[in-house]
Amino acid sequence: MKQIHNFINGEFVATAKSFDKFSPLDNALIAKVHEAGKAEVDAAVAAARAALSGPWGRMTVADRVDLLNAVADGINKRFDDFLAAECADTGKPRSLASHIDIPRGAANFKVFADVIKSVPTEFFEMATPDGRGALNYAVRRPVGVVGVICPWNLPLLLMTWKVGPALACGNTVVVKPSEETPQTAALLGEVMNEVGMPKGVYNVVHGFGPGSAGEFVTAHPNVDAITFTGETRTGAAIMKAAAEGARPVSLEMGGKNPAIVFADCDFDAAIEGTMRSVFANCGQVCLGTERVYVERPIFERFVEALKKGAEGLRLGRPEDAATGLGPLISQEHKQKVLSYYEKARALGATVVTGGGVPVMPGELANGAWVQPTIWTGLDDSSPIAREEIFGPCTLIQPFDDEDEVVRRANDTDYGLACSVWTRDLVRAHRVAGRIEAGLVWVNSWFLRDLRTPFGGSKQSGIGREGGVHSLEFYTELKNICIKL
Ligand code: NAD
Ligand code: 6OD
Repeated sequence: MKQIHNFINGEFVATAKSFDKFSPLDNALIAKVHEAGKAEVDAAVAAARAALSGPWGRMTVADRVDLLNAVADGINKRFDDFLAAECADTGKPRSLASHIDIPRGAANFKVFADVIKSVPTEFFEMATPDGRGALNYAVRRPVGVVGVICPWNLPLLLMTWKVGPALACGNTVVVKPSEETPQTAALLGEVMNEVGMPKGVYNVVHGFGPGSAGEFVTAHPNVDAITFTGETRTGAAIMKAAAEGARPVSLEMGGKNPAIVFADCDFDAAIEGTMRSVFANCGQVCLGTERVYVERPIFERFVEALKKGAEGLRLGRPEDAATGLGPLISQEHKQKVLSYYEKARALGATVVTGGGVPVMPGELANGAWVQPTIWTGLDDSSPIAREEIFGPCTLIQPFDDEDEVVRRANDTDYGLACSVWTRDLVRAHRVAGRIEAGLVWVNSWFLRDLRTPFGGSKQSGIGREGGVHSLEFYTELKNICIKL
């Protein structure tokens, strides 16, 4: 049986207690994960703290940049290992992980190596009463030990999205991967050793949230800042933990993202983009579209085309090139998604397609599979339109005018992302400006330039990461004033 260890101070560490990792494909036991207790978390935090004053802390920016680039190359060198580990943990199609998850794992180090190379220093000359003046300059210093709490949907991508900038800024990290997806974080430990990363800079502790490694990291008094991606409820709990010691948090949380499709859109592009935004990664993308508003003249045609697309998706194993949709992450998540499928039916939704569990062959019948699902016939007040489901499903509703659809799109507790589909660019600017969300895509979805600010408003998040914006969180600015 595969054993997944903690990674502390450059060593793989076993513990007496372990938990089981099951495959989402068929519910087979695939690994034993060594669970970090308080002692292991203490050791990881101590190693991370010590590394700050070791060779890592004394390294020039240029040397750090070289190391980050070496980590990126190290991931690429072991691309197939990362791909196999990510697909085993999540069941996602290889075609997806090989185009998105693993390349972004490497890119997240390269991009922040480039960013940190080119950050200017703020400088002000000032007048003083004696006429001799003073010089002010601001320097960026690492925050210290950063706790990195990760979700399971894009495990390597989202973990490195935080570890890349944290290390670029000279911090050290203690990562708590999701209990569902421990493997790529552990593999990254091997790469860190292969490229000569100083010990203690990158640490990984496995476990759960409350009463386990997640809580031990976020409550630890020697963790200086916490960056989190996951559910809004968990983010709120982490914020409370961070209040002790007044430690900063960066929170990337849930969404209930709308797509707005105007009748003048490029219809095929809107269908292709909406297919991806609803069904990619089996709907387990925080930026995914769970509400589609379609202008009435093209409503029926749009619903029909999306139905055809959904019914054309092949469910299957990651390695099968024809697979368009994998399973959900776990049996527990399958039950959650199915509870919404039942709720939609009970509320009187029209089930355009799906709405249940597919028939899968052989052992796959035991996996966390659900059908890709489209509903119409519910209004904005229904839980289907308001609560994040995080599955391969969406509610399509018609709209009649721009003011109405903007109001309805904004009528949500969340504010992560929105897609607007139209050929009228004046309208596109106007609508994008009025949408209450951190990210608006026009005629696209999940098109990412990693230098841009990423994050959500309302209950979707606090803070922005990406490009220089990550530096705001991962560094402390210090002003030095020199009297001449
Ligand atoms: P989750 O909140 O259940 O878990 C995320 C991580 O937090 C896990 O590692 C978990 O063990 C840990 N955790 C749970 N409780 C904790 C606690 N009390 N203290 C410390 N750690 C704790 O989220 P998930 O189910 O893994 O991921 C899905 C959710 O993540 C969805 O809501 C999705 O929208 C969100 N998400 C958001 C973004 C974004 O960028 N905004 C990206 C991906 C996922
Ligand atoms: O692309 C990114 O940087 C990012 N943070 C994506 C988040 C996806 C959510 O599931």
